[in-house]
Amino acid sequence: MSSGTRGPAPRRNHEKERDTTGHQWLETQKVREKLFLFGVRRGKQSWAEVDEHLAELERLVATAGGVVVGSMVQELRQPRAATLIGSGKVEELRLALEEEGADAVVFDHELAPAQQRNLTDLLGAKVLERAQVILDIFVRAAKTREAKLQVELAQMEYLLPRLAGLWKHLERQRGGIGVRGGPGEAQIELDRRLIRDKIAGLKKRLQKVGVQRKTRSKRRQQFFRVALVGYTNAGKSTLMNRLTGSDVYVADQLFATLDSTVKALSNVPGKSTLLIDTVGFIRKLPHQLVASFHSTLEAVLEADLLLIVADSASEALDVHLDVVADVLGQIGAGSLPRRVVLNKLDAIKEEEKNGLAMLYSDAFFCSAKTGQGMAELRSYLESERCRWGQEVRRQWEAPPAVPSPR
Ligand SMILES: Nc1nc2c(ncn2[C@@H]2O[C@H](COP(=O)(O)OP(=O)(O)OP(=O)(O)O)[C@@H](O)[C@H]2O)c(=O)[nH]1
Ligand SMILES: [Mg+2]
Repeated sequence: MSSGTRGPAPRRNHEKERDTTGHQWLETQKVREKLFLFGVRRGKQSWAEVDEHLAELERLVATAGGVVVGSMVQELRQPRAATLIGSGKVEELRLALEEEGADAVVFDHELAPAQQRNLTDLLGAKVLERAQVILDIFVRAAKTREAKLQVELAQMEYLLPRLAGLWKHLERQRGGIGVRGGPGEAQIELDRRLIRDKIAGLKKRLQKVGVQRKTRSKRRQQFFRVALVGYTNAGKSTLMNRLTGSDVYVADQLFATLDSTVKALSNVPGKSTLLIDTVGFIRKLPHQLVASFHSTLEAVLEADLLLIVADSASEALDVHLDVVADVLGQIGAGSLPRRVVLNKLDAIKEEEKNGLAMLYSDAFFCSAKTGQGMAELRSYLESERCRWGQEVRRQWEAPPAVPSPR
């Protein structure tokens, strides 16, 4: 883990006078600082896995524009209700933050709002959790109106149970003098009401956008729809570009794609197969994001086939596939027909490929980058489209069901 890494100038104490509850709080949560990572090892987790989790968190922090100045891992045998970790470790962490000049610490573990509040007090520094870094990335990456509304909704839902902590944080930053007489329960309650109103307003606006999108998606029912889903950075957009000849944004970063894009499979008569590129998944994806991105993810639910794209070169391939299966279950897509596509074949050796072929005997191997394996994938999609077409015709031609006599 890097120490003393150069990066963008850290933002310190830039919090403006508070104007609206949510926006002010969100302003304070931007991950643009010198951050210290705190990982935990649970039960029988291997050290390789712990390292991999921390490396992923470092990537998330970098994507959010922060600089990692150090890290620490603690075995978590008995999580403490008040602070998650024991008092000795808290003190060790406080000293490390001081030594590294860190602005904040990011926990790779979910923290209850009260734990976050207590740790902030004890460490004298901002305490973030992985979910906040992911939220921050989504804020920066959201481009369309729908994605922006969805991210804002997720932020507000995240903020609601943490308001009391926010007030403490702002107070501490002002040297404990108190913000206009101190927060007090009445003020916090007022803020809660404001945020609840905002959440209701956002949901209404999202509903309207959702209706427009649904109309568009209805028009696509006559096509065979294939959704590209998978862990973030697996190569979904690259594969989409390769198969459709389009120019969707591709980048070696997490969550390059937030909105679903629909394109027709190229070189197929009548543009009869549509490919849908979707937002990537990640372990510990904040549930607020999954919930608020539900409407975007509906594109997945409406698909006739899911291609689960995975990075065959990743050491965490099996975990990535598990996470994807888990999120698909969460959004109600658990029973859709699917096929695994092991991408980035160009990045693995022949013997690794053979090993994976034994483990994932049903998977397609390909490289969206070089085009390897595309012919096979295309012919599979075409045969699935024909099968789907026959099924649709059968349903159309089937006589209407006669109600059974009582
Ligand atoms: N070596 C190799 N790299 C690839 C391949 N496919 C994609 N990549 C690279 O992997 C990175 C991520 O690719 P994307 O297509 O943006 O991945 P994605 O799954 O859409 O990622 P998100 O939208 O962030 O979830 C980019 O740097 C691509 O150039 C491949 O077959 N081989
Ligand atoms: Mg993408």
